[in-house]
Amino acid sequence: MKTIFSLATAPVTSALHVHRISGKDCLNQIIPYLKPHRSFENWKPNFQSKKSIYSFNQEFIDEGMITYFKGPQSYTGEDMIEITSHGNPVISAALQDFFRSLGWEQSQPGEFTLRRILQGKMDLIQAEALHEVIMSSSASGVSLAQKQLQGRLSDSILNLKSEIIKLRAYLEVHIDFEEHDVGAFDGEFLSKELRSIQLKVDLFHKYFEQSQKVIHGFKFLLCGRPNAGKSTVFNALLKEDRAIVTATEGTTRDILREKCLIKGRLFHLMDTAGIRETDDSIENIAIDRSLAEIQSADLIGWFLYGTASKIQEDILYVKKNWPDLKMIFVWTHKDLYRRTTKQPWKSYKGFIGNEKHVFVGKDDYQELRDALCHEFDAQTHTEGESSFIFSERQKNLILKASEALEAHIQEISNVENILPEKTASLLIHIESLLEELLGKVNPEHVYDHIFSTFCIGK
Ligand SMILES: Nc1nc2c(ncn2[C@@H]2O[C@H](COP(=O)(O)OP(=O)(O)OP(=O)(O)O)[C@@H](O)[C@H]2O)c(=O)[nH]1
Ligand SMILES: [Mg+2]
Repeated sequence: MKTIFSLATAPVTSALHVHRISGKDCLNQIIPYLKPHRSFENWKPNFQSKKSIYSFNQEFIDEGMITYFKGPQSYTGEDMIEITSHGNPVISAALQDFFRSLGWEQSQPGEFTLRRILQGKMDLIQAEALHEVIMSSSASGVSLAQKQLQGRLSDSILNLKSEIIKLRAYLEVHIDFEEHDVGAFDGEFLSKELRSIQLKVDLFHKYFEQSQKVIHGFKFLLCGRPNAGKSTVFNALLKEDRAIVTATEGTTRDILREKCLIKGRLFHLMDTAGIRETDDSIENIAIDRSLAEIQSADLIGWFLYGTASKIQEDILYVKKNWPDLKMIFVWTHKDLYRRTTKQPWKSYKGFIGNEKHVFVGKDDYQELRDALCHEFDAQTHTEGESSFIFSERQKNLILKASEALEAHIQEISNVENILPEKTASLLIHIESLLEELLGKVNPEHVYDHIFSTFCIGK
């Protein structure tokens, strides 16, 4: 395999840049261009050495710290070097020209990690988790990905695989030694074992939705009448003047979407057009768009402000139309009520049922932030189970396994004499899906797809 190199840090002006190099004999190849000279035998792996680096034409490029990692005890499993240079893109470009002159190649995205997988030092699930660890924009997303990177999901998949192999061995005995005395074939035992495998497969899938909310953001939709204060709260949560706020009803038209972090959790906020009866055709399109988003939200904030009769009408309207959706009522203008001591929610006790109500006003949004975090935690809670799948690729494979198991269980429940060959071939199929999940039998295009999203030096 070719020696590859890459800048592992961002290619911008900064204190330092880190270059990674991986390939057989790479240290030996660079030694003639380092000063002061040290022979290959005297390089101690995993220790940094300060060296001046010279080009192919013996021109000084930079002084940096060089670390040698001897394969297989390195990230890729091959011999590796890490060079920390001054963080000037001009210097890094000169270093990269020098690397090319040694016959080394610029790596492709994720190529270091792909080599790690090919050396058997990591599986594909862990590689996907690693990508999430780097890319995740929230503390909760990083924490979820770190658990999978440590191999929790991979371990559970391997345990399931051994269970399948055991069952297959039981079947093989009956297939191979049918005419010998190997005891009766127990169909009931087989069905029970298959159900147990299916339950485990389904458990991986059960928490997929939760992982999506953690990784891609929990969708909070801001809805309600015009002028209820949706855009004001949207801006307050984002801590920026993103949406136009005016005292004119029907200010917001297009849905505004932004992500924001609240106490380490990632939220996907959607500010919508106020809902009311209107003859304005453009506003009606905007209202249709607001209503169309309601089903896809993880939580709807219904904003309340106005006269007593309107608030009463709103609460009834919402409860009637979306009785099953996750909803909180957000009462705005708390600052005004505080001054007048006329707190409208006191007169609505009869309407405040099991659903959550929060109260916000100028510069006072803590109650809403706390309620959002509470709901986020409730909806992403996984009963201590952390071996769940988190990528579409993983989900599709698990679904395939579950469907195949279900179909087979149904099939054998309707026959008198179960053919062990059939169940054995189903188990081989499930095993191969699990192997694909771990990246053991992946065709090249799967790798290409996954690693194309990776950082160049990872
Ligand atoms: N005092 C006070 N004024 C508020 C509060 N919330 C909103 N307002 C004012 O109410 C008016 C309407 O606020 P917006 O945030 O634009 O309301 P909206 O719900 O987005 O309205 P549409 O976009 O028309 O649907 C603006 O003048 C805001 O400054 C609040 O909590 N306290
Ligand atoms: Mg608005």
